[in-house]
Amino acid sequence: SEANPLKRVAHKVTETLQGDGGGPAEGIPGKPGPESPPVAEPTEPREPLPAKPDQSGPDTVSPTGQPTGADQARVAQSGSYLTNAQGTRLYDTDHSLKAGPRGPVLLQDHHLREKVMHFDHERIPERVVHARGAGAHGVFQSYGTAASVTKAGFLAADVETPVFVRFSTVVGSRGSSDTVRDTRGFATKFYTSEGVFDLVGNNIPVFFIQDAIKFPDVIHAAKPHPDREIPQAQSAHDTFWDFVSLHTEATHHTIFFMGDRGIPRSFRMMEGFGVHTFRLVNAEGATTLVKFHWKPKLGVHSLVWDEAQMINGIDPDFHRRDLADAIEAGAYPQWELGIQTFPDNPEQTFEGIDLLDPTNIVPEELAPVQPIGLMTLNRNPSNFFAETEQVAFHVGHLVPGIDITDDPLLAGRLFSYLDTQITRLGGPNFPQLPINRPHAPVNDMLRDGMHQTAVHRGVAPYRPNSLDGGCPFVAGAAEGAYIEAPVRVPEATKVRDAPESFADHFSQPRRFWLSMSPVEREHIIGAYTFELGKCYEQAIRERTLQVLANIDPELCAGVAEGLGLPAPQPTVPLADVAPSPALSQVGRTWPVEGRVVGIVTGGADLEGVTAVREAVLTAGMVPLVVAPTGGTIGSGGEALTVQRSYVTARSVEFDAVLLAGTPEMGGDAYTPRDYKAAPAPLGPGAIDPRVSLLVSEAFRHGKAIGVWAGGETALEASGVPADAPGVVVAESGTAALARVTELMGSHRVWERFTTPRG
Ligand code: HDD
Repeated sequence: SEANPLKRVAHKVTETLQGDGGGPAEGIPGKPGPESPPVAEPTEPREPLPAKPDQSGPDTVSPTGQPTGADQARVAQSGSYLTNAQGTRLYDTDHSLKAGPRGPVLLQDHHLREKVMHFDHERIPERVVHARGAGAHGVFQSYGTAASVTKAGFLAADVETPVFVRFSTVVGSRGSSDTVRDTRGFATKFYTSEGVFDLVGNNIPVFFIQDAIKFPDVIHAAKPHPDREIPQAQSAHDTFWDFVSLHTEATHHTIFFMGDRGIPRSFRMMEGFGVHTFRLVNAEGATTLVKFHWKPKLGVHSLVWDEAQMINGIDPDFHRRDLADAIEAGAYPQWELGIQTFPDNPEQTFEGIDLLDPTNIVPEELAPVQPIGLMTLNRNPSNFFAETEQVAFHVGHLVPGIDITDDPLLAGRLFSYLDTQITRLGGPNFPQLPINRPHAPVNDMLRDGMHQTAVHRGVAPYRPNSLDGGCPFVAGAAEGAYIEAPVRVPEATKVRDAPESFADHFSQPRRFWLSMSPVEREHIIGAYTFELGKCYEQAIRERTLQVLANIDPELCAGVAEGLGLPAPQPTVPLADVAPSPALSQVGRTWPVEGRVVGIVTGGADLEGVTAVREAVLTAGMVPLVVAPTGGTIGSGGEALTVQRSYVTARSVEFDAVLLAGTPEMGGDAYTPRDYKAAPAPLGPGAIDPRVSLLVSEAFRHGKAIGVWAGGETALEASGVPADAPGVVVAESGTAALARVTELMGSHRVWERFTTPRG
């Protein structure tokens, strides 16, 4: 029997069931014997961690009004022992079943087949657009200020509604980088007591196209070239600029994301827009047209292009990490939801602006954004796939009091979002996934289908019926039914056409351009020059310059100069439009909460560094101590933990940089260390090249820099003038920080950017 491995296996299984599952398995084929060195793994079976609230969905209710039970406790892991998918305990999951340790693997190994089969199907198709995203849970607290214009229960006074938000880039694949130049998605699911309401918006208030039928065109143009599948997550290529230069209704959206909003500093620092005009309905049935806005409490801030490109390599998860870290640290990001309101007139216009054209904004100066509630994101998902990947948004998820308009872009979206989930989530039952489940009781007559997990009761999923007592009943307005606003549809002839008012493609982009500060205009010129410079086709560059000439001659001349091409004359009269100052991100001050301050020290003035670190924390910011190596600096009770060494620190992680004192203060300060990547001898007064790189990059990216106790020498060695704007030389670390914090309120030291044209 000693020679019979099966017998030994049976013996081992018995042992495992008796509770001795962890010790070395004597004599089991492929298992280490008793002489194996001990491994640092738990040796006792343990219960898995308790489920987090978002790992089981809200209760659903059967057609007869009873909780179904079967679909409630859907927590993936339970029990202490590993099992197969059928709940049978396993004794080994590391070795295939073989005919002898060196023999062939047997087809009868059903555990191997099940494990690999499931793995083979782990990935689901990524979203065709907005594939890369990050999500968070939170709450929405209504102010009640919208109660006069909408009967939506979650917008009544002082109602708290759970939400889930997913931020995304549009063009890149799921594994692409966060800080590419792109529009960002900002989709919010409100789990209201009257059903789910999804506000599926972007961080840019307008869209590329006026009619959904062109969505495949704009996306095919923006996605990588179909032959080589390059470039990934970029608009800087021929097909994109080919399309937008021919299709001038895209001009407004394009100039928006050539502007700083195309490279946000953080998801927490982006505005969100519903883009379309929606129709609100109040308790009396009166209707009001509205545009939805999310206003971040931290203000709207962006990266600079050079920095954004560096981050793509250094930390491709920059935005995802920033959001999760902030929530984990308790610095919950907040946005106010606001509405611009317009009378629901038959023309569907406001001050001459067509409200059904999603390439238009209504300037906030003409229609102020009125705050109606506050959203706080306060919980990270506990499983990315279950929540962020499986969440399914849909512009047609509406609640009583919120209705749609005849915007032709919105109409196509109402079809597309439902349709795409069937491919992406594998069938029509995706609303049963925990993250998608409404928090209102569900009592539908939808049945069966792929991945059906509800166990429906009753015999009559049809109406009318007598067998289930005529249930379920339909509600009237008084019982909270969703009733479409009875809007009159004008008598018309069927056409494939657009109204004349959709034909003006340049006056709104011109308003955007005129609303920018000189430095923002310089960024826009730089962005167009970069993107067109990456195109191969001269004709595309020239055609785009013509589009730019029709927005503004200064913009066109700036880009033409960078491309080395002549600037064409406008072919349309330049519109006489007033700027909208609300569109500019420069010129105001904002809270610095959650900003990251790098404190660089070679070991000098530890007392000063400790004091600065404390002061950064007190200001609600994040201090990261940078030192030559990891570990700690100083000793005993004074020792400080190092968060970044010279090897791992890079300036792009910081919103501001502080440099502690020089060698005279003690420590080895920034003297060059063994830096193999730069073997050239460093001259007298040189500092470690990684420190000088950090300082010069921070300077180039317009970040505040503070030094104290002789740190000027480090500035000098980095080529940064001590008297440059936004460079603070102070007596102590805390004094330097105080001035640096003030500078950070404006986000960047804008004076440092040259604006040769203004
Ligand atoms: Fe869209 C996803 C936003 C036009 C078709 N869209 C998607 C997401 C956002 C937006 C934020 C990601 C949702 C998530 O995180 O899961 N889309 C917009 C905005 C638009 C817009 C603000 C214009 C105002 N979209 C638009 C059109 C169509 C689509 C015109 C099709 C005709 N969008 C989709 C889609 C996606 C999507 C293919 C991909 C994944 C998904 O829906 O669930 O159906």
